[in-house]
Amino acid sequence: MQNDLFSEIAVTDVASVITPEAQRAAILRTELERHSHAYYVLDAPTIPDGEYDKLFLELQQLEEQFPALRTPDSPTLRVGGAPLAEFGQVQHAVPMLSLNNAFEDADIQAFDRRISEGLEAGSHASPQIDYAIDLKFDGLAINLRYVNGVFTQAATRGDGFVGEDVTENIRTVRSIPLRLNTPKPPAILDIRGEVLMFKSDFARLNQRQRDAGSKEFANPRNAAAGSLRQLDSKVTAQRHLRFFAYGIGLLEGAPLPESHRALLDWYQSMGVPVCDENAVVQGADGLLNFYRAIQVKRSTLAYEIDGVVYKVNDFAQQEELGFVSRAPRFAIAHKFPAEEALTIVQGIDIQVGRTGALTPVARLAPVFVGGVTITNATLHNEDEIRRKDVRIGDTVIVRRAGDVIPEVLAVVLERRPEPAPAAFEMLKNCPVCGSHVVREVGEAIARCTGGWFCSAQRKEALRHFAARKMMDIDGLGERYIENLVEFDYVRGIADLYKLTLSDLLEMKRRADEREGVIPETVQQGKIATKWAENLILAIDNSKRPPIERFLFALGIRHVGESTAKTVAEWLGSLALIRRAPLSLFLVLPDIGPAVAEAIADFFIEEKNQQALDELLLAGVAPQGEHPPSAKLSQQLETSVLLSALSIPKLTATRCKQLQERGVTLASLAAIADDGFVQLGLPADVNLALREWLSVANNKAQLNQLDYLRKMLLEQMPEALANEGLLAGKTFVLTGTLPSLSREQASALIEAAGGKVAGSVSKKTSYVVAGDEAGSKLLKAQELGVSILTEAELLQIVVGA
Ligand code: D41
Repeated sequence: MQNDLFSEIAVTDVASVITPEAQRAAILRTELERHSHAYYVLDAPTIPDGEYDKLFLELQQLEEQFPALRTPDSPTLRVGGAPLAEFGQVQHAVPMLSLNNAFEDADIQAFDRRISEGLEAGSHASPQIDYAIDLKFDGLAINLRYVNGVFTQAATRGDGFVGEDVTENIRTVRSIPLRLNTPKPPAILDIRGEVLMFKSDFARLNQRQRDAGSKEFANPRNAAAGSLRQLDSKVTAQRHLRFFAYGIGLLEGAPLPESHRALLDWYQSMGVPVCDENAVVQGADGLLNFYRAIQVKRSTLAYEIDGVVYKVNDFAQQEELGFVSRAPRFAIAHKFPAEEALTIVQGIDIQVGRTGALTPVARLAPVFVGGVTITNATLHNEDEIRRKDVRIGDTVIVRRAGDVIPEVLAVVLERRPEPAPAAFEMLKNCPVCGSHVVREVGEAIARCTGGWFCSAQRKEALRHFAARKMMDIDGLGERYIENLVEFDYVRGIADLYKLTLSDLLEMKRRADEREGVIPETVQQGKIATKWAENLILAIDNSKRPPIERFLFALGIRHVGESTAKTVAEWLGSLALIRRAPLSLFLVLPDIGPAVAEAIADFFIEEKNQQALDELLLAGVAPQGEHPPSAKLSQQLETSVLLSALSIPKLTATRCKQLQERGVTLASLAAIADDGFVQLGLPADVNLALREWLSVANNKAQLNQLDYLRKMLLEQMPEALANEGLLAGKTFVLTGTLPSLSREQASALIEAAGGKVAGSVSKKTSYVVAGDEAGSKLLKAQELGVSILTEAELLQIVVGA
């Protein structure tokens, strides 16, 4: 049905002209406007953008060829025209009124009473009063004039009597029809409504402004105002403004609809955009119910609103009520509490989040905004502060929308104190625990490296530590963690292992007290202790984790289950891992630079080292430690280590060459000026290497690595002996083994250098079968793969 919207116009248009070109132009105009309407008003595109562009181009070319075919309602005018020197003035035929505002429920009840009394005073004894409710759009009021159905002029509200002529700009607003879709348009129709920018268009505009290094707009309203008041309508055309109709000015040559609701329906039928969030209700309760419902819905709307507008629906009643000064008595705006306000930044605090993320927060002079007094607002991160250039002492626009965290939108630069305060610098140390702060390349967030030492991170760290795949402390749930940290029973993770039964019971008592609950058992004069006994037991049971789980439990950034496993497998012992330099992590397989750095960073932090010591002292003893893997010897080749140091221009191939020439890490560190020639490197590589060696610490790093390398290689032969046992052998486990769990059996096989696979193939060396072994056992028999019992496996692996 919508497809026929403009068809009648096409017929009248075509009937009045003769040439085929004129006919084609008329059809193109109609078609293009129909598609625009479908796209911008109905939100239901009817053709692909490319097709639209083709039709548009065709019309443009026709009009160029035959200028006589140009009409004032041609969509080709929507792209904007020549810039103006200034806006002309327009006198409104009917003044554009202002609205009275209300904020409180009581104001609305008073409004409803005034209306009833005002109408009862007239002829009706007890009149039926319907209220029409519109949203109050946060845009700019505007008047659109249509003469014989054709858009001819647009003017801003101005002072209500005289506004500015923004016709060319408004022509670029795609949702505004250039011709009304009606066979019998009024001679003159002044449509009133609001020009605004949708939130999504606003975000895109600001992104473009950012990319272009231009100033961003503080909010959609400012962006709409800035775009509408452009002397160059080509700029306006790029800005995607929208329009919603809500009122009427002069009307000639057609009957006035009987009510506000009917007016909007009429507009809609002519293709004029009307917002569909509206209602007709009765009584103050009806008004307030709509207000509350829309308040909830507000953040989900595509555009910003700052309240709702209540209007007596019936035009006859409206006329009867009349006006007070320049505002109608029949309407009132019910505004939401202000969402934006001006205030002064008194300080910039740094908050530490659960993961150590440092968030700068502006401490503000208290200001009432969005219905509450706010004293601080998020600044998101270092880059955001820089971009907005927020400084202590600045006057800023703050915003609090719905239940979201208040944020600083923009600085009012004109109000910056003199002399200008210093620009913001991120802290180098965590404000909570003093650990150093790192910000990784490509990341916006600076983080505290304090790990669990940092009280702000403690809860999260504890949660991670106790989780199933880590230390697996059964019963240490969310609530106990909260309480343990909040009541300060656990400061370092090691404190977990020092908790006594009475600590836990006391903690529970304090938590109950704070929450004002008295447990049933306490009411009966008893104290529940079973849970505490169980928790202590679970904590005690977690003291012997496999080394890889222990590593995982430490909560090192980027270190998940598999990284922890790799590190444990290759380096073997906590003693080595906690002292290893970055380059050693860099040479491990499957560990990228970011992960290697995160691990090294963690262990560089003295606080983490202390916490580790405390854990070991408290009786936590990782299991399954072993000498470094024999495989490590390959990674300890001079060329591999050199390559891991990322010395500029020194590619992996060049590192290999150096090694072949007998260069060692130590010899490189001790190289004399005349020694470089003998390396046989190209001049530029030589220079880069020289430069690198001249940087403080780099020579020391080489020496240190050389020492570590030798030490590790010395430890290795032992490892080789028990490593070779199952090296190159692949095992498959099936069925239930009499004493070992699947994980234990896998661990045994892997510790002896073997691999465990999930399915049987020709490559399988052994299948270890237990009770109720199924298809895997059959397959093994089929393929002639050797089958072992658990006892046989144990005999091979541990000689038991
Ligand atoms: O959304 C708006 N900002 C809005 C403004 C609206 N939904 N309805 C309005 N209705 C009127 C009357 C009752 C006079 C037809 C208005 C305004 N006036 C208005 N906006 C600016 C001045 C007056």
